[in-house]
Amino acid sequence: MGALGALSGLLAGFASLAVAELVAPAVRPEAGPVVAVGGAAIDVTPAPVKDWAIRHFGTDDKLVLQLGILGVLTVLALALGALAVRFRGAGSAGVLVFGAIGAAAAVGRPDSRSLTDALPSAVGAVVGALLLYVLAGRLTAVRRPPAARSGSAAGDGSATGDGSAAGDGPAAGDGPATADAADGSSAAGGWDRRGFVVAAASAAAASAVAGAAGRSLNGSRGQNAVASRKQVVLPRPGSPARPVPEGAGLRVAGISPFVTPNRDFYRVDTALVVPRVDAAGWRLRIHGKGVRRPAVLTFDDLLRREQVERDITLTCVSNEVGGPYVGNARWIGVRLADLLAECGVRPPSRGGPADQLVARSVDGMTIGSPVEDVMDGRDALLAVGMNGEPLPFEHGFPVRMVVPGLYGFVSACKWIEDIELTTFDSYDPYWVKRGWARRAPVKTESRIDTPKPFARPAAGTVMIAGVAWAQHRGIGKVEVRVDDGPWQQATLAAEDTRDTWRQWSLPWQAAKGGHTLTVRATDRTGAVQTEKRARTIPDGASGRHSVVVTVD
Ligand SMILES: Nc1nc2c(c(=O)[nH]1)N[C@H]1C(S)=C(S)[C@@H](COP(=O)(O)O)O[C@H]1N2
Ligand SMILES: [Mo]
Repeated sequence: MGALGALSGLLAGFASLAVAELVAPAVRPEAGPVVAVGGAAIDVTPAPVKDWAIRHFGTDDKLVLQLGILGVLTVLALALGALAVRFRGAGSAGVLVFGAIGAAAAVGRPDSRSLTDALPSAVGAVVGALLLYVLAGRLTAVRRPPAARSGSAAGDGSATGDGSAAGDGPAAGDGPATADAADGSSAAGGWDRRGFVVAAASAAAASAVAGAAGRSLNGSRGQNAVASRKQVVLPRPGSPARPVPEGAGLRVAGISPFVTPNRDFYRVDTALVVPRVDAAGWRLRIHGKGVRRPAVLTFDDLLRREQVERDITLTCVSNEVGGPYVGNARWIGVRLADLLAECGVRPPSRGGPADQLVARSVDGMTIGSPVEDVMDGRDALLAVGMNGEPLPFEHGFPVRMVVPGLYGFVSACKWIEDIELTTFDSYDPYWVKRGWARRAPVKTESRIDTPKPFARPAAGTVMIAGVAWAQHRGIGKVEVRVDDGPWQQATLAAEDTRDTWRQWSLPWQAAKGGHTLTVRATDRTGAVQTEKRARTIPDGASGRHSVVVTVD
């Protein structure tokens, strides 16, 4: 009976999630229990654990998290089902408790704007609890003395009473079991087998239908946003990027392309459901300390302004030495400094009272950048386009920030909807609350793209090549060392701008045997990439990338 109880729990859990899945699209897709609990889990995960997850699962970290949650729920559902066989009411109450947790998580999300966000979890839990109650009833029917059946209140109490000693063994040994034959159910197992099978099978089928319906509703979510993105025609830039110089891209197999295609561009964010914002309804509010003329802008307001097109390399602070979270794109958008100046904002160096600009996204992310950096003449953009197309949803449609020289977590707010001028002393944004640095310029770094670690190239000429970046300072030199040999200067590809990475290569006369290749860059200020290893937390990894190969 324990196994069937556990199965009942599983069915109840499945029904809860399926119903929640069906209700969520009607409320808000982000309000579903798995997404809400997952989002809450992301927010409370300690920075080192999150960094570890990003490192090990990469962009699959979100999938792994959701599978993890489903795994935990499965175990809990099995346990509640087993419990329900003995304590019918307690099993159902347990389901309700998990529903309450899901509901609380959904309402507690920073992007939750209504208590209706509790509905998916709440409705799902009620359905799941009822189902478990019914199924457990089929399983325990025969344990009840016939007399207790009529007394509604005594219902599960009696099941508990005579079930406690017998454990979850079939009720065959129980005296009252024989009495059950009277209600017409199969007496073979001593429980209402037919009733159970019918209830369980119908519940499973109904749940599958509900879940599939919810999924497909969810799949069609954000149709207005999709349509609004299709309608965007990116204006011609009033200030075009200079053409990428001939020779910025080296012809070396295995090197990262100079421009990272959108589909290959790394993605790092906390959004379990990618926000789909309808550009037509989108607004950006600019306000706060020292904002003499606060503003609210529409997407068209932005498109009517002069468009600035720039190549800018973006890097994530969670990128390990040699890691993949760096990409280079051609962005188009408006100059943030001009917009701020029109609102009457002055940088601290010119007497402005605010030194921190906090960008807020539709999903509640907060990202703080130094006002001074944003207004110091660099190409800090409110970007609307990426590599010739409107921003992909994953990369912040309709509008995001991009600031050359700063890690993404202190500059590159996606799905932005609010800019508040404040001070570093008075407000800590999302990542800073979790132990990351308040200010984080990108560190000078370089990476060997080819040969790959543990490659087995043939002896002879082997091309060592990769990329180096020191956004807004520029790369001046890249050197490579084989084993403990001298640093050899690599050939640098042509520089696009000092805000972009630079490819480099070095032909190597490879002799048979094992070798360690190490790279280091020097930026245009003359600073050599440090060999001092640092973790990603709090302000970015440092150290030198090495690759071990065996030459055959
Ligand atoms: N709304 C929002 N914006 C965000 C983030 C986020 O979690 N939410 N992550 C930031 C981080 S840590 C980085 S590195 C960049 C990554 O941008 P990408 O995903 O377009 O590469 O986005 C930044 N902007
Ligand atoms: Mo990041």
